[in-house]
Amino acid sequence: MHAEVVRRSPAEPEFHQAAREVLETLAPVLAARPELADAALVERLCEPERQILFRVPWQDDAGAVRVNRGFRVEFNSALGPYKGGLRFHPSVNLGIVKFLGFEQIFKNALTGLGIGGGKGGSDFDPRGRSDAEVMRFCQSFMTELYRHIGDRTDVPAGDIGVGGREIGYMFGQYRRITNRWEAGVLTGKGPGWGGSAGRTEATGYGNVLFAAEMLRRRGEDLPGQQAVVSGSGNVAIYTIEKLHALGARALTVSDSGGYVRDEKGIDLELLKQVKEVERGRVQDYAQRRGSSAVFVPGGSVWEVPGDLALPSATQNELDVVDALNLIRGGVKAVSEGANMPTTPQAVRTFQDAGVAFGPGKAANAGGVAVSALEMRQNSGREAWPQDRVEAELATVMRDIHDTCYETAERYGVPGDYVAGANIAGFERVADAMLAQGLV
Ligand code: NDP
Ligand code: 2IT
Repeated sequence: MHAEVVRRSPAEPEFHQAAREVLETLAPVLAARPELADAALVERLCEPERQILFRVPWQDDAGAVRVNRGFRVEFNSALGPYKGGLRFHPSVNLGIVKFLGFEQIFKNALTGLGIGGGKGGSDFDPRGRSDAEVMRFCQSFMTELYRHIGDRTDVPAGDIGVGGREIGYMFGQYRRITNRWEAGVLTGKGPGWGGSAGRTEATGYGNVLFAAEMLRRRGEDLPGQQAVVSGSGNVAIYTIEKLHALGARALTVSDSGGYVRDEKGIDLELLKQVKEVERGRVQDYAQRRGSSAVFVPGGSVWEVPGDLALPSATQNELDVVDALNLIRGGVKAVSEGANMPTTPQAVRTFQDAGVAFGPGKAANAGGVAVSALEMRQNSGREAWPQDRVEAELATVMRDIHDTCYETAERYGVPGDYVAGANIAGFERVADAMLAQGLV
């Protein structure tokens, strides 16, 4: 099957990687349940239901015309409307959007909240762009995207380069074009206009809760643990906030320019000021932090030893050399805040060394889970308090952890959260597809 994926979609290495990582874990379930193999469910799952590519023209502040490409891959809607983020980053191409959309199918199934899988974005680079430029880009992007989405059809949200500011501009344009107050068409909105309390924090908080569950199974807990965190965006910031709230300490942050090691633990208030308010770089954080922090330009954050590793930047940011470094440094658990940050060889290296390894499609599902709760609030025209959302998030993350753990045991691969997540997500989608016939 993997050869067929490669033949049909050449030059999409990230999609091939994501598909291979799932396909190679499904043998036990396909052997146990031949009806799933007979219905060609794996083949059908590997082909998106719909892929949309479009031109995004916009004008920069100097008046020059710019052209970007927009993407939305509507991968699978057996369990609910397509759901998944939008990524704005110069590296975005169809293969990257397809890898993300493919992962999203299984992740969303694991939440149990009735959402299908999709992903989108653009090769637009927001870095260094003014607010006005970002707004014009978002408006142009939505001027095409609006006809493909809807609260019962496809519900985008944020990802790399897309946060509250961009969701606001896109929601405004959607509302203007359609003349509808359709709050549930996008998630990650501001709390004053249909957004859920706790959505901003959800991915990072959820990942720490997942890591805590993995530690608990090993007879350990979070307080006192030292964590190595990569990235310095939405996921990294709220990972650090939750680590500190639960008595652990985050030692690092990073961006594409290098990493910061802070012996006293990351100062969250300063990090938020630099990243969320000023849209600055981790180097600026180090300069203002004082003697406890050093900036290492161009270095790999995984040189820093810690009890936990929480990759929260981007795909394939942690390779086998990094894995061996972390293992030498005594790492006990790795929990993926980002999507597919660990290369396949590095995943195997951790597993062979007995390190608990939580794959992104389980560990970072808290973000999309709270997005689904936002959709639920929007349908009922409700606004839940933060403590209710956080309590539901904690329940969802515990359930996902236990589902992965128990599924791995049931299929004879105990402790393998990768296989557990893939098989459990696959079974939920496959059973729905089987029941709904050949569509
Ligand atoms: P942000 O845009 O807020 O932050 C991204 C961070 O990752 C930045 O520090 C950025 O550094 C770094 N980064 C991005 N691309 C690269 C690259 N090619 N090389 C090195 N560093 C890079 O994004 P998020 O925090 O939202 O997303 C981070 C990861 O989490 C992604 O993998 C995303 O798919 C995943 N995720 C996000 C969810 C969400 O709710 N936002 C939910 C689930 C998963 P720089 O500024 O230098 O580019
Ligand atoms: O990768 C992801 O799960 C996200 N970027 C969040 C998707 C969402 O719809 O909230």
